[in-house]
Amino acid sequence: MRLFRQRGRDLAVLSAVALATSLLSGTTAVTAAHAAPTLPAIVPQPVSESAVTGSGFTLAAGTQIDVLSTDTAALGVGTYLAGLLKPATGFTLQVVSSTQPAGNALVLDPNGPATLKAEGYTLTSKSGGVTVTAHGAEGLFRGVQTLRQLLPAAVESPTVKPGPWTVVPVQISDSPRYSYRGAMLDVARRFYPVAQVKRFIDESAAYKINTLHLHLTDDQGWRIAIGALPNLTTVGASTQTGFTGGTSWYYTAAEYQDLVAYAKSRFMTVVPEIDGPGHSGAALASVANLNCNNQTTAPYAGDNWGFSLYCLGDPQHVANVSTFLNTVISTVAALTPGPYIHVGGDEAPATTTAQYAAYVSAAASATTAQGKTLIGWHQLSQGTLPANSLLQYWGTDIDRTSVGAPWESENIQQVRSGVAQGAKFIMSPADHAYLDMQYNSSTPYGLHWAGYVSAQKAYGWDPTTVTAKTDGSSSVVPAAQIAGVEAALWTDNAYSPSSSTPDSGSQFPEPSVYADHMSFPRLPAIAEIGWSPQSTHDWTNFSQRLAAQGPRWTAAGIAFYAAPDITWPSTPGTLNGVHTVTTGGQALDDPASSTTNALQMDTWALHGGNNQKWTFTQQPDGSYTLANGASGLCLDVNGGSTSPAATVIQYTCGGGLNQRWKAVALPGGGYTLASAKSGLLLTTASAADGALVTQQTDTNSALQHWTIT
Ligand code: TNX
Repeated sequence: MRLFRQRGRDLAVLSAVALATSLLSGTTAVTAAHAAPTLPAIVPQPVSESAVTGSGFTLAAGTQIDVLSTDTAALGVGTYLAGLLKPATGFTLQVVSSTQPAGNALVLDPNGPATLKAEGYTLTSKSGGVTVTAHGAEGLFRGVQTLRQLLPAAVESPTVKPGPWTVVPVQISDSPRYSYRGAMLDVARRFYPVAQVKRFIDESAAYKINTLHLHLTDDQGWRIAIGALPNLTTVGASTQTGFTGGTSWYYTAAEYQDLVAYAKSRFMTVVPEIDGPGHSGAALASVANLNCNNQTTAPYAGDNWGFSLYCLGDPQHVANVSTFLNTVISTVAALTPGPYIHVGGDEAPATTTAQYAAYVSAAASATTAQGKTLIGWHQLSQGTLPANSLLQYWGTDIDRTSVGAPWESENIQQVRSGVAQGAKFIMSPADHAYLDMQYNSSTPYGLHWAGYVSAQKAYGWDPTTVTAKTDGSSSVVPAAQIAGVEAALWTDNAYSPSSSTPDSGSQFPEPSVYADHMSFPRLPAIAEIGWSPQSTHDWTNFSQRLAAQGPRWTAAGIAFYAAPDITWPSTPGTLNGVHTVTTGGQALDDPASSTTNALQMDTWALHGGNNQKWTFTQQPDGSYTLANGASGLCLDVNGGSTSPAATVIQYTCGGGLNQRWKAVALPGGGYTLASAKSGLLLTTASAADGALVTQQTDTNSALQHWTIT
């Protein structure tokens, strides 16, 4: 049985408070809704945006990417943009360095005013071309992420799509609310191979995340090679939650450097975390003198926490820990160009104040000796922090309810101590920003100690009030001490069913599948909290912009969760093309490849013949016509009937409403196909060969659930 995290038991109260708060803000949001329908759906919401009349600029094979600089970083953004556009458009766009902006081009101008700072940009899109202006390469890169979202969703496809590739005409001026916008990946409990970390980097960069925090060590594994301490990887990397016997579940120095370089090419800083003095099981299993009895523990593959601790009980062991941290942190710091080292500090099992302080002092001096800035979880404030430290706050709305009360929570007290020491804060409130929380009780992976975190909950908070009283006053962390936000993807329960300890019955998705499911749509919500001004926050408006990302994720192959609090477009992505349409292996079929008009369609065991192939063509209303591969006739509700049980036939294609079908994705995969005329569902009579097809009311029957491949 897993223990609750601090005060997890009070959850029901918390949820009630949070619900009331979000309902309230929802009401305000409706009146404040401000999206003009013509504006494109961009996440995170830009600071200012205005529609530009005209048809918009259409990319062609000869379109140039014109970089108004000779700076390699700026030219690199041009090359990156060409690389982004190539797979779906099929165009190999030329990147040229020039002094004069050409017409009919994608212009990247890094010579904008210094007032744009590192990440700000302006973007002008009109029929004669698109210009992104920034003060340097990083701002260009952020602007390019916006430009992506001005193109059709299919631009995210890894294979060539038809286009046209028209950029929505718009004028944007944008810059971030916070300079620290992180995403954390726990590669310790579940190891992410290099390619899957790169995928996570790309997915995060698309939403202007600029920091990748790698949780590299925990009880279940040590994931970075330290040359002087080979056991950390031969022993410490041999387990993951639910797995034993690994030999390469870690990053070599070269692999880590490759990751850091890849992140840098996406203008992302890597923050390595070496967790301690708790969450240190993998180190204790590898290095004997970190244990009080000087004997290593066994490597651990379970899902528990809160049981491991460096020995800090006597001067000799404090010295051992300090030597260990100096070795590890100097090695990691040498491989990390970014300014930060994260030294954990969370959930240490009972230590005396002096012992905990000894850890902080050892970790801090190992970090500052390398010229790096210290980051720790907010508990780290129990020790003495060096100047300019950052603390990462992970408390919940339960902590908020205690602010200023005589029973103020430990988390809030620790935050106060951090504030008093001058630390800045990265806000990762677990009940909003922990991506490992289940969305609701029926989602397969993760935990719910901080409650269920729906898309709306992930969006429903503000860094400046997350440590305030529930009425929004008396924020414990003053606005000036907020560095930014971070979404945290833990992986201690990255399997299904996640409620139990892992065993032979557990289902482990690929790490990237787990990451996609947990991060989309919530990571973009946190990204918007970190980027967009508070004044733009509006759930109704955001949920519409977020819904518009669904087709992009589908095109990109991101296995997102179609969260029920978002009204997704009726089909996530376009189904244009030739498909078979099956239910339980029985395919929608033109009997004997007949070319007879008005013949009723049936279902038959899938054999893949032309009479079981259907060409889907999306219509302006989002619905599809389906033309049969043998007859060329279209799937049609006989006589345009709106009654249940009307027959579904093939008929000369005419594009009428009774030949249009709305594909609605089902939460568990597959689709229903509803007649655009009647709203009734395409239904087959049975699983038998030759079963006849009709339209029927939705009974949630398997005979109405179609797989479209
Ligand atoms: C708490 S809060 C942790 C992690 C777990 C996570 C699971 C904090 C800094 N630590 O060790 O993975 O909860 O949700």
